[in-house]
Amino acid sequence: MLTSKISKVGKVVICGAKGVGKTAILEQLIYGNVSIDSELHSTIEDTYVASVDTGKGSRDMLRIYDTAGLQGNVQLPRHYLLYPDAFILVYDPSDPASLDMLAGIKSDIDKYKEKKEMIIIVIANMRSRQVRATGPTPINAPTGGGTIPSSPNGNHYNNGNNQINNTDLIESNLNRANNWCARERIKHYAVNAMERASLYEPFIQLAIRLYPTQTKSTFPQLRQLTQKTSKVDNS
Ligand SMILES: Nc1nc2c(ncn2[C@@H]2O[C@H](COP(=O)(O)OP(=O)(O)OP(=O)(O)O)[C@@H](O)[C@H]2O)c(=O)[nH]1
Ligand SMILES: [Mg+2]
Repeated sequence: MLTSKISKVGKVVICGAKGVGKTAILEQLIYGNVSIDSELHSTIEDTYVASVDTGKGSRDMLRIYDTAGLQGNVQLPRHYLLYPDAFILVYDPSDPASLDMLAGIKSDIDKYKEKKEMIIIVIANMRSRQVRATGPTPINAPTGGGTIPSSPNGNHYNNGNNQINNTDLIESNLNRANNWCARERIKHYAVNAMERASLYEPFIQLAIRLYPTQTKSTFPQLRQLTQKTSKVDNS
């Protein structure tokens, strides 16, 4: 139960390619009950409520809409573009197409953000390796160059060259994402859905940006995340 006053509710949509770990991230963040043995089903639509402890006697609530993963040329349904205050775009750095897809989602968001600057963050879910020893990393240091091809199949990093191994592919995609995020002025985080602590920073920073007048530069603890309000599909 919540013990301190809830001040506001920010509406957040989490989206990205199918199977990149969107639900695992939310389930781990909120319940801490996800392991590599967990069986998660493809999402149709779920809603989570996360209460972020700002350390100031009140909590900032995030209502997070978990969306069905996108495949191919399928776009994010329009209604998800209309009402949120913030977007979390998730990709798997070992899957270049999941990164390519984010450019299309971002341009759809831009088309619909009529009245205000939308808050967007990008999360790389490092499924196939551990997050660096330094923990969750905002990786927005601009390094110049590189683009996200507009085509979902526009990966040009492993173009028949089998000498590029999976680690190199991941590094390439992280760099590519980093460059794109720097150009788009989007925060870019690397997390591992299996490591709960790696998930705190992006969500705390998101709450801070959604409620800038309520938070200070000190790093608050994301302490309690509460009830899931509805679960449409988990059967
Ligand atoms: N090892 C490992 N497995 C993961 C990780 N994140 C997700 N998975 C697994 O990958 C599968 C897909 O994860 P989901 O969280 O359901 O992915 P999703 O993006 O929500 O998928 P859709 O709802 O279909 O779009 C599940 O079996 C997860 O347990 C991770 O960081 N590491
Ligand atoms: Mg899901």
